[in-house]
Amino acid sequence: MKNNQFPDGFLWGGATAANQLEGAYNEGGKGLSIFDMVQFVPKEERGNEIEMDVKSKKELEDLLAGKGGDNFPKRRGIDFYHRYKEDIALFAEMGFKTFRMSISWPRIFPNGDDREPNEEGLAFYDKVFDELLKYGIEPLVTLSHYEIPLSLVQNYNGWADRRVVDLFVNYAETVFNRYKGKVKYWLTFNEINISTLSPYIGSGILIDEVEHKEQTVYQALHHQFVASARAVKACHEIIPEAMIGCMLARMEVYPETCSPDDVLEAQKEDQMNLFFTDVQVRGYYPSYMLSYFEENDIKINMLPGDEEILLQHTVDFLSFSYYMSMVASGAPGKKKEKGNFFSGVKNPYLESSDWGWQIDPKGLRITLKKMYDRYQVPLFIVENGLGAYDKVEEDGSINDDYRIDYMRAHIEQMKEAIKEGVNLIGYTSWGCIDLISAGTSEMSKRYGFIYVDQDDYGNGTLARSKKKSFDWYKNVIASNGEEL
Ligand code: P53
Repeated sequence: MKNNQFPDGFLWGGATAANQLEGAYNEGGKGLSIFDMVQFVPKEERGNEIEMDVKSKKELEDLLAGKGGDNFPKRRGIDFYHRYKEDIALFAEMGFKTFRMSISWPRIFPNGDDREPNEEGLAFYDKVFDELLKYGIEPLVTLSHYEIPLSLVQNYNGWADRRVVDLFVNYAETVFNRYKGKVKYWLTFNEINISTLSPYIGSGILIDEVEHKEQTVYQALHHQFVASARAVKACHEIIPEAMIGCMLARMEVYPETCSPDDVLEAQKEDQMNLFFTDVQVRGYYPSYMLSYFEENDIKINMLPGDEEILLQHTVDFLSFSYYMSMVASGAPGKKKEKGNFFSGVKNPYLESSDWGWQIDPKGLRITLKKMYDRYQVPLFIVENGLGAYDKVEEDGSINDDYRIDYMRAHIEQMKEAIKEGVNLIGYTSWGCIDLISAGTSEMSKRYGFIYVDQDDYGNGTLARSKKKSFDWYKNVIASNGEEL
């Protein structure tokens, strides 16, 4: 095998999530989902942080009663539910080898604990998979991309409740059985580490309802680890030829200087991120985390058999999102707040996106090498891209050279990482078609090769058009990454 190019069969494609894409939130028997309750907040009113958490029962009840605004962008998405054929035809035109999407759990089990699945929901994904396979595009399916039926939040406080493990495994088995002839690539939880930042989105927890917040989040995560491992087991049994992976929002952390204090702090923050893949790839809780739990008075309640399940049913590959890198400082007063992605120290060597995300292509190579060294399993970049404001010219063209530059630089570094020995099996850029932002619920934060005519308030024709990056990416795929 030549080590200086993308391997044959490399899975080029694009990535999406049901709640940011489908719309039709109350059609086809679908139940409400957590993100259906998240409102658009205009930029002027937004803090520095991503604002997506519902925190209390009262807040949720008010939202359900329609108090305080009615702009819930994820309810409308970009109407993929009705337009999937047109969209998939465009992906096929770009030459996608794979398409990352997620199944909306409440489309299949509207309340999460229903006895029978919702046939209309199952039939919808059959149609989508058939359409993809018609063009030879492999579906790559996330079981839970920031998705949990709202009624499980209301009645169980989400993943804080152990019973949700069985409900999730039942959902996973249902879709494995249904789609076993169609889907060969699966992911369990999207960005499983997000719960430490957003307990509602990551774990369906109304955080103000609990006393020991951090304890609750890590206990919920334990339940998710067990559920994920049991889904891996079920997937291997039901679809032996399938590959199933975990998914991490990868945050590569640099020390601000070569001061050992900064280096130690960076290492510590890195561990807090790699903890998740340590459990899911290696199969056990790392000792540094057990020490952290002890120091912070966190006690994970494990049932007999949990440790065996985690150890026996580790993932086949590790997938991750990569948008930016972080900087850590060990100097007193400069420490970033715990669990907070975005208030880290600024890196003076890097440029930032319009949303302040620091652009770092070499960081992707560093992270690929680090993770391959650590885990020795195939890696899959399932999200990467530039959220930007796009301008439609008078003639309808969209000249997104900034997006092309971003992606070219990242793909070049992937290639270098492959040369240096990393086993990378695929790349799906985030939001291959413009969709609703996870963090801000904006439509105007666009990632796509395909433009969608819609604004932050849902105005627009929803017409699709190709940006300049469309033909560029098509050529990248056609040349298997040789022409950038
Ligand atoms: P948006 C934060 C940091 C890194 C990745 O994000 C993140 C987030 C949450 O915002 O999420 C992933 O849309 C996520 C996608 C999301 C994408 O990154 O806020 O898996 O659902 O859309 C980009 O710009």
